[in-house]
Amino acid sequence: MGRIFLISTNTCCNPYAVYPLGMSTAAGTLIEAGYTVRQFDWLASNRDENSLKREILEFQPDVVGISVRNIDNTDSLCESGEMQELDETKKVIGIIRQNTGSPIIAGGTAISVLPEPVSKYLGADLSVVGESERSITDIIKKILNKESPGPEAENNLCDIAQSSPCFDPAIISFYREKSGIIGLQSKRGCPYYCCYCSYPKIEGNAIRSRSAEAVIADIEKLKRDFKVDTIFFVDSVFNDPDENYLDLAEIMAVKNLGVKWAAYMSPHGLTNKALALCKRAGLYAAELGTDATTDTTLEAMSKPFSWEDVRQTNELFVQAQIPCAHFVIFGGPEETEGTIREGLENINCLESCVVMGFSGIRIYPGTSIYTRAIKEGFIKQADTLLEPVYYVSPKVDKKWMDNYITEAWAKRPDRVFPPEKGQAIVTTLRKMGYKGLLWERMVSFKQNG
Ligand code: B12
Ligand code: SF4
Repeated sequence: MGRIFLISTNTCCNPYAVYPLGMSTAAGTLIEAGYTVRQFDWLASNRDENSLKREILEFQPDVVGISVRNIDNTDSLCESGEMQELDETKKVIGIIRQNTGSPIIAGGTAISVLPEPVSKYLGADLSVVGESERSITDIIKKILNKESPGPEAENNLCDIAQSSPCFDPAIISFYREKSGIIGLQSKRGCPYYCCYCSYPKIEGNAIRSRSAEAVIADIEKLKRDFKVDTIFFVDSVFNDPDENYLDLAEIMAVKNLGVKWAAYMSPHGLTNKALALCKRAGLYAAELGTDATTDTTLEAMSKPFSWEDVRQTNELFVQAQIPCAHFVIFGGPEETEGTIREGLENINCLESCVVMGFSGIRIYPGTSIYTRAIKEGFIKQADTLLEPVYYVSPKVDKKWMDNYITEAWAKRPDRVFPPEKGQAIVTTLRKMGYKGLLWERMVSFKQNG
């Protein structure tokens, strides 16, 4: 069997540094297939060229696999992050090439979202779209047998019931200390079709769950072997409409794992009972994909809920005393000066929660906003979109919108706009030694009775 050196190149620390779960999941698949694997994290190494060089020379890999997460920071108001992530990866590829002649294959979400432009820009020997479980062992086998890996098969999604990441102790301890939170996946897929979202393209529309036993075993391992007590479920939507999540929550509650967790949730279909169970299972904060702030703009984004659903869901979180943060994007389809004003009033009525605002929608191919943006002349079919292009409704003036929201929220730390405002707060809290999501510290609840 061969020796595979995996490296994660993500250095983004906003909103916090995230454990390279994609790389560790690829490592799990390869180890299961009998390969010898070493994982290297560029951020955890402090971007240290010498330690990368040393590890490559010592390990003598047959193949190097690069895990590339972010293309950019999806923030239209912060241009500095535009090509930084991919440039960092390009630099790492250069260092690897100087120290080994072994082939370099690249994978990860950046490749899955914009396959051709990202692959071309990075210049690895081979780029692999989609899930490592589907293809990585076959591709590496072919490379080691000196066969051509051949054209990429369709991105058929695989069964992940028994797929497990291989957590690297040194890398875990770096992220536990740095951000205090480790990502874990319980399922893939999202059945919704929100107009801008690339998640279903990456993970498919069908929900595919890992077995509850595998997820619980990972949590127990994280707690026992690595002293991790806070996790984030990285599932596209934790509260899937078929309510598979309740089965997992039930087991977590019964097992009383001593680990608290947060997740992305949809403000759709939640009940008091479901939240109470999740709370017993360890849910301590939720990030809600609210996305728009009026019925008009929610509908134009193809969100499967109304503003009344958002309001009621917020109430459920307040009653359960679980902090929640609504993530909203201003300037989406059908946004007007009127919907901005109405939206800010709607948000004003949400108690005991944080609202994080973004300006403009980062356009990705394969989404309906992409088709609309072509029709409306924002982009052309030939555009690579490697450098981010943001959709902003032609019915609103972006400058006016950005200023209006910035001023409206200026005095409220729990209303975050522009996104940099949140980063500034979080950076200060981290410097003071606080860990975890941190926004949940801005939420307080009125005491009952
Ligand atoms: C959960 C999540 C978050 C959470 C992370 C929580 C945590 N503690 O881990 C939070 C909210 C913090 C977050 C923040 C951000 N995120 Co985010 N996030 C996700 C999400 C939903 C899941 C990522 C994940 O962990 N998946 C689970 C792992 C196992 O899957 P994976 O990484 O894809 O790995 C698989 C494959 O890619 C492949 N693979 C991976 N590596 C390799 C290597 C090789 C060689 C091969 C062959 C295959 C391979 O195999 C793996 C197993 O199947 C994705 C969207 C999605 N549905 O994928 C966005 C996503 C990764 N995020 C994205 C972005 C942009 C961001 C932010 C910049 C947004 C912002 N402005 O705040 C920040 C950056 C944070 C950071 N420090 O890097 C983008 C990245 C691509 C892009 N478009 O640029 C995505 C894809 C969403 C999108 N908009 O398209 N995120
Ligand atoms: S925004 Fe959320 S609910 Fe909508 S398609 Fe994306 S992951 Fe699914």
